[in-house]
Amino acid sequence: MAQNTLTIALSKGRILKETLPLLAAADIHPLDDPDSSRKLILDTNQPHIKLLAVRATDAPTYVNYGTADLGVAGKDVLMEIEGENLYELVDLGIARCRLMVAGQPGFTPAGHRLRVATKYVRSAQRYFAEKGEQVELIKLYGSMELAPLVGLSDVIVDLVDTGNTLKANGLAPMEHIADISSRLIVNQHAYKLKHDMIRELVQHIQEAVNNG
Ligand code: PRT
Ligand code: MG
Repeated sequence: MAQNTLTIALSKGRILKETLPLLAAADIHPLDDPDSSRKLILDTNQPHIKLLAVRATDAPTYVNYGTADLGVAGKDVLMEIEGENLYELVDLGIARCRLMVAGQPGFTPAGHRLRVATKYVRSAQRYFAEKGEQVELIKLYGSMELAPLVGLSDVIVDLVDTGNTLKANGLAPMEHIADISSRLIVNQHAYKLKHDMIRELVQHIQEAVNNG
């Protein structure tokens, strides 16, 4: 990335809406509406700042490879990847939820290793390992709630916000693994190279978070 430009990877979906006011606080305004635009590279009012609209799970990858200097990503996603070139700069306090173990109320595992269906294999692995519990992990990419209902797994590890999704499927939260929110992340190399530019932006965003 050119030294006098900044590229920011923005997670599309539910994180985006809460990210835009924080960018606005740093006087960064996309020229097209990222929600409705089909463009994936968005120009902003600041000619040297560009936004990449990426899938939430992909944001750290763009930053880790330096394709984007900065990015916004959920802590749930960050806990799943090995981002050796990443720093977490600011807890943005947005898109809050909890990573939890959930299952059918009253469920007790019957003599076999607990079967856990999840998209969050590493976090689940780590959580049960710390409890000294041997489990069988089943990787799913979505609709985790289905797994215990049809006997694919005993429990799931998934994000919970209101709890309505679990409830609608006859499931209940059982164990709390981690509090989740979105983080501003930076590529380490870019942080050194473009330190002043990034520090200024981070300062504005941090202030907006503190006042938010
Ligand atoms: O949707 P897509 O497959 O394109 O990608 P994605 O699921 O990665 O993106 P998106 O936009 O759905 O979520 C992006 C990020 O939002 C996650 O990585 C989290 O950091 C954050 N976030 C915050 C959430 C939730 N809250 C949340 N409630 N992500 C997902 N959920 C889901 C949860 O998985 C469950 O299915 O919402 C359902 C539970 O919500 P309640 O309110 O019914 O409990
Ligand atoms: Mg989703």
